[in-house]
Amino acid sequence: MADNLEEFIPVFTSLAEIYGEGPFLEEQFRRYANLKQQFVHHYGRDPELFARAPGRVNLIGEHIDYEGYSVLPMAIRQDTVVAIGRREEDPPTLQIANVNSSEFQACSFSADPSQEVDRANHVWANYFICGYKGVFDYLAAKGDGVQPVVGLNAVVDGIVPIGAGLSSSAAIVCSSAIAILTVLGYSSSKQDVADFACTCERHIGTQSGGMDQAISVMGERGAAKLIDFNPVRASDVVLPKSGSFVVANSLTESKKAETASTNYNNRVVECRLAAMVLAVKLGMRLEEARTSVHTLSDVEGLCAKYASAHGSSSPVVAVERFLHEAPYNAEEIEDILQEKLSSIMKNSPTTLAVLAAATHFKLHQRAKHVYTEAKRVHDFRAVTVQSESEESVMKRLGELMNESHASCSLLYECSCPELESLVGLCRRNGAIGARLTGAGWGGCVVALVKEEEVDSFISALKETYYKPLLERGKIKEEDLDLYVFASKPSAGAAVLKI
Ligand code: NG1
Repeated sequence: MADNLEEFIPVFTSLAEIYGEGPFLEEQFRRYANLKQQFVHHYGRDPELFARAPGRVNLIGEHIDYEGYSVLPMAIRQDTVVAIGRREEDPPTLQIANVNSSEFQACSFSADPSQEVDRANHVWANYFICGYKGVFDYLAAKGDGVQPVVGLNAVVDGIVPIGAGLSSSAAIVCSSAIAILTVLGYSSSKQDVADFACTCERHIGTQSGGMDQAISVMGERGAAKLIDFNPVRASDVVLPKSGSFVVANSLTESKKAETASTNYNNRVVECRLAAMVLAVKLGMRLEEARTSVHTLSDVEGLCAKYASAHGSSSPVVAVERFLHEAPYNAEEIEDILQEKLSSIMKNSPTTLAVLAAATHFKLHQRAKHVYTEAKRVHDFRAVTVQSESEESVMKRLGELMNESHASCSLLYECSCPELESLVGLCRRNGAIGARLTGAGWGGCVVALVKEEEVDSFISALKETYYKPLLERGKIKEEDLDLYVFASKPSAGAAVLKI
């Protein structure tokens, strides 16, 4: 069932409402007490409220959200918490500190919501500014954006592993945005926040889709979510009880913002080029293809029509027919589109940066990945509601995860040697399915494992993947449980008044 679109971001008065009971709750009491203490230390008064937003693990549906296709993630319990309060001063400023002050130094910004994010000097607190700008853009769009700007004090505590494909960036953007909205006196629906948070992170220069922000806001304890876009919607996906998802970090950090032009944004641009070329080949007018086609979902209808005329329903038939496997260079695409790429994309500086960095474009492979992955998401969802035995459901889910990984690795080329090695070890140690999760080029894998085998599976990964790193002094024994852990669907974002 689709979630209630009007549902508001919940406001809780106790930590147990979010973190449940048990040892993890004890840890959270200490964590929030420390955060409050740090806030008092920095600003001499208590925070007015806390807002928290979780990271996520994507079970299937990689690199297709920005193409308009549904994805299937779940929120994890690791989150970012922002303690916030207003500050009186003239002119107003934003003071942003982190509990981990040695790694993340305190930053001060003007409170002007129209300030640009300084992409050339990437600092961690830029993510807070993305949330800040997003809030004001949202309020302005609603006609509420003219209230006097006030200064803010904030302290941030994030425990989502960074650069690991678990969306630490969405956790900080969403928790910041919700903290700012609430302290300014607004309450908003989950859908509104998910919608505007999707665009927030683009201020930092990644042309991101909306999956991470949507699940961070709409996640719920006990259910993974099928997230649809345009407009953002989430519906429950109940996972088999006899299975568990284990997340394992390859410990290769994927620096998404810094590598955007060659990795993440490059793939977004390749997909757009593939979509425009397909549109032209399938008979769309040149002008329309250049101006109105942005994603592969924009041309799926044309591809499907072509496929059905050839006895199939798969848009991949059109890809096979109209996009050659050999990489394209810019001139060839410009010949097809009858215009310079730099002119078609002139309004997008991040796209121009991709064009400047790329020598060729793999249109066939990227489009094939997107269309097949979009189908796998719906197949995955359909399998979870089948009335077959849990064992056969798990087997099919595992197969879909493995197919997704192969497609990410071979067609989308967003894997790396460490992820390949970890996926291989997961499968050899009994995973029913395993795949990279998140943007890739480092970060984590997710493996589907039988519930009763979770402990032995994790021990085997520690022995085979992490022990050599321990021996080389690359990691510490006490951190191992942060790198490999079983995860159940956890609660989404919330405000805490405690
Ligand atoms: P991560 O793993 O957080 O870098 C990124 C995008 C998602 C999605 C995945 C790939 C952002 C904030 N997130 O996730 O929207 O496109 O890659 O499926 O850019």
